[in-house]
Amino acid sequence: MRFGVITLFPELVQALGTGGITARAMARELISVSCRNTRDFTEDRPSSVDERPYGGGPGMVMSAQPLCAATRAAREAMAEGADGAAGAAVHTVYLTPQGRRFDQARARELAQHDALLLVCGRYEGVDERFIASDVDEELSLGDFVLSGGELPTMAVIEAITRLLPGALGHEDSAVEDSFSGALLDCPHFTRPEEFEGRKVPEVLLSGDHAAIRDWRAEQALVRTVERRPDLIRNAVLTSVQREQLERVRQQREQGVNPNWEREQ
Ligand code: 4HQ
Repeated sequence: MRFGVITLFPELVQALGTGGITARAMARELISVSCRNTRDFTEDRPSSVDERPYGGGPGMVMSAQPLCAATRAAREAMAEGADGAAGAAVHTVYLTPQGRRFDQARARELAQHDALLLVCGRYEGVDERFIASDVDEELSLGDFVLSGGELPTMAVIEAITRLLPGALGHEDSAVEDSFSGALLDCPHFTRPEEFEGRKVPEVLLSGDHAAIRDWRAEQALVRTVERRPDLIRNAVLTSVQREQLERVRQQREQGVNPNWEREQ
């Protein structure tokens, strides 16, 4: 997968190459990340990437011209393809709270592209005409306000990279943890058996693999019911999980805490 990034802070985005799974994926040539600085594409007043908004109001807006020029230069270079062959499709994404929420399902879909171009805005945002002319899709990382699209861009690149074959090494099948089954993950424990008075749940020490599997599935349901009931409404559950969910709901109605901490 080839990622292109349009940004005023390329050194921030290049940190993806300094450690972790993205650095390893670059070294293995599973991904490449090529940044262009929007400031290098200004035409009129040298190096001016922002202007005051028409209609007044606080803050500045990024001009369409350098964004369009940077995006088109990147798209042209990326369309050449890794092998120099022309015509590869480049999907262009702008990161903004106004976009559709990014999630694991969207990460899976985006992982199918050969080339993704991610555009980072700063200030109050970008001239809407740049979005109209050059952006295929607007994505939001969540309902909060950042100072630029660089951190969302890095999050999107990491989420996609994890899904590429070979990126995680040996444990490729367990890639999506929480969201493959659309439920939250179960709690995890490692040594020691007791830490500051809190004990590891008995069943995890039992060696009974079927019991452990059932307990983990149930605790994943418990957490999801407690923390993200919205996920339960859309989840596809097995018949065992439906029975577990029924039991968890009954316990909660009767004032019994189904969470692992009750054992303590
Ligand atoms: N910003 N998800 C404002 C975000 C954001 C988000 C990026 C701040 C765009 C102009 N992007 N700039 N949340 O807060 O994607």
